[in-house]
Amino acid sequence: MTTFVDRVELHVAAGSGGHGCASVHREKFKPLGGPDGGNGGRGGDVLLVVDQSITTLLDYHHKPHRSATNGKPGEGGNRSGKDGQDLILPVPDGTVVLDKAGNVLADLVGHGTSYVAAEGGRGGLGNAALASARRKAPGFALLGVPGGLQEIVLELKTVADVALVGYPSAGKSSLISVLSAAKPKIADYPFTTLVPNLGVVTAGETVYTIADVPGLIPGASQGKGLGLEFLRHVERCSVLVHVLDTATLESERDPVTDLDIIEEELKQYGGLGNRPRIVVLNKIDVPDGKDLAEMVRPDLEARGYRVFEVSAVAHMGLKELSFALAEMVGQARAAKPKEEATRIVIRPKAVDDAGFTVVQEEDGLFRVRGEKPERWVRQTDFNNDEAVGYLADRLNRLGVEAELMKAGARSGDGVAIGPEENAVVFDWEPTVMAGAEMLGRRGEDHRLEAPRPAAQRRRDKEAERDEAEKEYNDFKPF
Ligand SMILES: Nc1nc2c(ncn2[C@@H]2O[C@H](COP(=O)(O)OP(=O)(O)OP(=O)(O)O)[C@@H](O)[C@H]2O)c(=O)[nH]1
Ligand SMILES: [Mg+2]
Repeated sequence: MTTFVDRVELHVAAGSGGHGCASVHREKFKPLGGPDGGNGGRGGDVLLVVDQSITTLLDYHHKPHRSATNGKPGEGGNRSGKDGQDLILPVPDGTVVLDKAGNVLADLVGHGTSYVAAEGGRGGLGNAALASARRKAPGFALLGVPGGLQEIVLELKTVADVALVGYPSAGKSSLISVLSAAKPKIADYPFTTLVPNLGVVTAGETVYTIADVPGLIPGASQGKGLGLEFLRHVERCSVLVHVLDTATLESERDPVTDLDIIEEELKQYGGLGNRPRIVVLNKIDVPDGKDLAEMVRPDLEARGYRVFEVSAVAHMGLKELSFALAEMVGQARAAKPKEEATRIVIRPKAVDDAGFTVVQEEDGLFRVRGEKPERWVRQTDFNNDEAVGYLADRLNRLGVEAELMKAGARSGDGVAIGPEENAVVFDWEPTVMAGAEMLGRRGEDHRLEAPRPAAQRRRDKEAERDEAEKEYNDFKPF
């Protein structure tokens, strides 16, 4: 027997970027032919993609850890490393992606709709790409950025047009079995249905889907019976059908009271108030049932419901019901804003990659947060002084040094770049870190140098632009 899994926790790891390569071209009689280290490849993304042939999340229940492959490192001779491969995880139509706190990250509807669950890390630039007019032979390369790690929750909401709600044993599954080709389990004990059943109904030209929900009882909103948990499956439906039992032997029940109780539970759940509803009085093959149905019908109609008397067992009144539902579904579809185009790619909330913040924390530590400075730190090989110097230049250009100074940082103060659990901490040395006040670019101290002639300034500007451009190229648009 297969278990129906409609909620799974998934751990996804994108691929890390490959490291850039630091290499120097060698040729006979030309021992130092310039830098030729290639760039590292980008790590693969992990994508969730709606595939209509998939109907459960079972696979992820069995294998909740998934990862994409890493980018390959760059090599000498200007050879770039290969990009890692994206990992595509097929999910059923109607899968909702949440974070562990329960916030909805994406709602995946429509074949081909995809969601980037974890982003591959960028590859590091090789020293060939890092070379510029000013830095002719960089003796370092950038490291690849680690791939994103995410813990997400997938929830499946059945995408049905019509939802059947009602007490246990009212005959919801029986109705699905006679309206469609689906063969759900039917039995005379309550809570036969433990997970929703889905059937496809054809009525004339219209094809629609119909789902039942495990039986509801008074107090379901407080968790009685199977609770209201399964109502999330009907949140997408466009028509609600109250299936009322006209032949129940329980003395305190009758169709109108049942309807009131179920309505109250739906109200507690919320969000379904605006769905059109109809009433089905089932089991009219039972003589007492037929009498009761006729008795309550005027009352229900007076409340504005369209009422259908049927028997799932004796196949009475079904055609009328299924055509009425087809008509309502048709109306709902016509009223809906045009189906969103499929193949939408949903990205996690865009990171703000422009800014950064500097905050002094209680213990005196200055913390720098921002997409760029944090990534740059991860790209830095701290065993290589030149690489550290390059990082300092980048931070300086972004204005981090100036902000630190503004925030009151002094030489020797502790500075952390990145979040608490993953920060690079160092003692701030404005002179080493190319202090904004005293130093210009790495290696020049304008206190010692004469003002730069115009040609030099132009060359410097060009070099700066080169670097900005590389930074931009490195950022592969998705
Ligand atoms: N006489 C009669 N019995 C019916 C009719 N429809 C369903 N039943 C019986 O009622 C019982 C419950 O039917 P189900 O279809 O399993 O009811 P359900 O609403 O899906 O119940 P849960 O899954 O427990 O919520 C079964 O014994 C059915 O045979 C009907 O039209 N007439
Ligand atoms: Mg059932």
